[in-house]
Amino acid sequence: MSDIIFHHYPVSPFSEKIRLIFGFKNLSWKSVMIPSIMPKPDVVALTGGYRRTPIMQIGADIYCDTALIADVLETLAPTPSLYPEPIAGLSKTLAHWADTTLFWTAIAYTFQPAAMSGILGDITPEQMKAFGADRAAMRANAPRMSLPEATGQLQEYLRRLDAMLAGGQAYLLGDQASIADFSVYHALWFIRRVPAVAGILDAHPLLLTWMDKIAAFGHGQFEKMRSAEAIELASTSTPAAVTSSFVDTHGIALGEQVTIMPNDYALDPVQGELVTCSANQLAVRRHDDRAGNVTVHFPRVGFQMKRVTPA
Ligand SMILES: N[C@@H](CCC(=O)N[C@@H](CS)C(=O)NCC(=O)O)C(=O)O
Repeated sequence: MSDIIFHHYPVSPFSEKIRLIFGFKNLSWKSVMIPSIMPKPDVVALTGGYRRTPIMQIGADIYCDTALIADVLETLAPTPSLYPEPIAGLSKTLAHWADTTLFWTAIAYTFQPAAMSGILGDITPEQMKAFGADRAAMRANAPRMSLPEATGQLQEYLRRLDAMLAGGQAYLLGDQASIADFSVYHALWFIRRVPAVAGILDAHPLLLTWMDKIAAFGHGQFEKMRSAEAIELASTSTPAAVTSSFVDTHGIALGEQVTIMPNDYALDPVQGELVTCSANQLAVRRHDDRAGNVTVHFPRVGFQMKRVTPA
């Protein structure tokens, strides 16, 4: 199998979710550091427009969104499973809540004035301003939840999560870890790494002990790779053959030109020829001058696809 190449940056919570899954599954991977704000020319060369973090690359196949990345890793390394029976469906549903509602509540709580200097590491006021402008544009200036709302809602979520551990089980959904643990963890990790706000977790020692257990999975084995090298590797690789069966919900046939983009924020369309339209995945084939012929994959959940009508 070609190397797993992971494009990420250190303080990205969704990246931490996948780094820990590498540890959980004891995988080896190549680490490519990418910018946390636009422009990201090397990311866009691979994805065709998608700018969110992280992305995973295997040869000339690019995987967007951590829900899909987790599914791909599960196929590559089935044990230990992220979706153990009988909690497979429940774990995915809880993970989706954590990746959306819990994550944005944690972000709104953490980005409070008193914490600003500790969130993104050692950066200048100009860099902080550029970061704020980038994220406002990415979210089309949608207002962030106010601090009082975020505080109250986060406290309630923490009580609910704490209650899930009160029976003495090792993980959120029982004695086996699942995708739900990694999705809940990354949002709380973002809070815990900032001393000015981490205290909100102190009322929940069970959660802190559980967090230590998830952190102990580690990040697997990795080596650094330069992004130019990753692009070069894409250009000399051939995208994997499509094996999934076609599930039509759009009235769009395989081979048509489409755009695919998230349905919530960072609405950057990726255009290409539709090559996968399965029960839970979409993918387009596209050409890039630097990356060559690549297939860019997305999960169905959280994304929207449209036919490109010729002008
Ligand atoms: N649903 C996406 C969310 C990814 C996401 O929002 N990541 C954040 C960083 S943790 C992001 O993309 N921020 C903007 C950026 O990095 O450009 C996933 O699961 O991958």
